[in-house]
Amino acid sequence: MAALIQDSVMAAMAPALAAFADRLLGACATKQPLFCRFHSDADGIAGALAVRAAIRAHGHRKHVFHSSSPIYLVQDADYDLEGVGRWREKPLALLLDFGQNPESLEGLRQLHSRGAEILSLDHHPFTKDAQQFCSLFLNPWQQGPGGSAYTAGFLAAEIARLMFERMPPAPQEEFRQLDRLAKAALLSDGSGLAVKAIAESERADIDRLIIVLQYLCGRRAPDLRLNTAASVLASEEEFGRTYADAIDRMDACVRAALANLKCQKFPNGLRFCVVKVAGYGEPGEFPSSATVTTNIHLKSQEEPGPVVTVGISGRSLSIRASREAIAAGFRANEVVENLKKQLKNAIISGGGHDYAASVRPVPGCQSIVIDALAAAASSL
Ligand SMILES: [Mn+2]
Repeated sequence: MAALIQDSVMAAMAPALAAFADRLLGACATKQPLFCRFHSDADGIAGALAVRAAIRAHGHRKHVFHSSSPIYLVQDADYDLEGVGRWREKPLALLLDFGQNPESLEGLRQLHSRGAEILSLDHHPFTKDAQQFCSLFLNPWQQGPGGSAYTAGFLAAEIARLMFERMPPAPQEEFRQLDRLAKAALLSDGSGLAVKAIAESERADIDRLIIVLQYLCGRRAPDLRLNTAASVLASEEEFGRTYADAIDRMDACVRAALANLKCQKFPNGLRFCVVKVAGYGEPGEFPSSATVTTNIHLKSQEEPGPVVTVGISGRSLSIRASREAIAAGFRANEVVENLKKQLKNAIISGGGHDYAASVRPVPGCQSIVIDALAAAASSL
């Protein structure tokens, strides 16, 4: 089976992807204990499920998979080394979709100095300092700006595909599942490659898969064990039940948030809606504030005319612009970039796409930023 995306960036990364596959196959051959920590979102879990399927197909069972925050902490290293300690052998660590940031350096240093071999795969902006602790280190930003489109889950599925290719006869059903996971990884992280990779006819299936993956990530357990997730995906009945649970939960949150939706219409015809989306679950629970905002934005588009929706969560603002609002000149990413310059002291960070962006105000400055967004929308 061919790679899902074939372009110059993938070609440049091919040797590194093959090195990951080889090293993981080596661990399978020697039954080296392995743990994988993956970022707790649909991209991260899709990649972890793909790799897990591949190593299990190669008969490897000495493994632990669990989800993670975006930062690898020293206490994570303690926990992880304890988890594989029962096998009393030097472990292989696979860190997926996180952990190449400056905040993770101490955790990586610990893990490395205590004898784990680290394989690190991420697609977020990275620090070169993380590389020294890892025997394999891959990040598409190494190929140039815009690397985040090649999401970590997508790349992990590609590594899993290379591993499955070493198994005669090639297992077609496994390839089909990898393909779905890779597409869900791209689409859920908003990758520009998703449009190319996903046919219109399969879009609904991938959308459902993403919701189930997000729901599985959002379950409040100290760690999400991947066995549960894998068994949900393996059974159509369980998948259907989980999807229905996820939709119920989403509907309840959207209904609760809708009660707080406040819209105003500016003289230029643009509607500007603000909604509080935090407080309907613990941080990290399903659905995320961003997902609730997207769904409220879909509702606010039922009325004709351009509309911008701002979802207020605990720490950040999610901004959504309808197609007509973009056409009228409200490109969310540009608006955020302008505000970052105008309100230097009120904004910590922000960015995104023309249809969806987010901004994190300095604590206490939320209403200043919302007012500035409203001003930008009314002055078009
Ligand atoms: Mn990701």
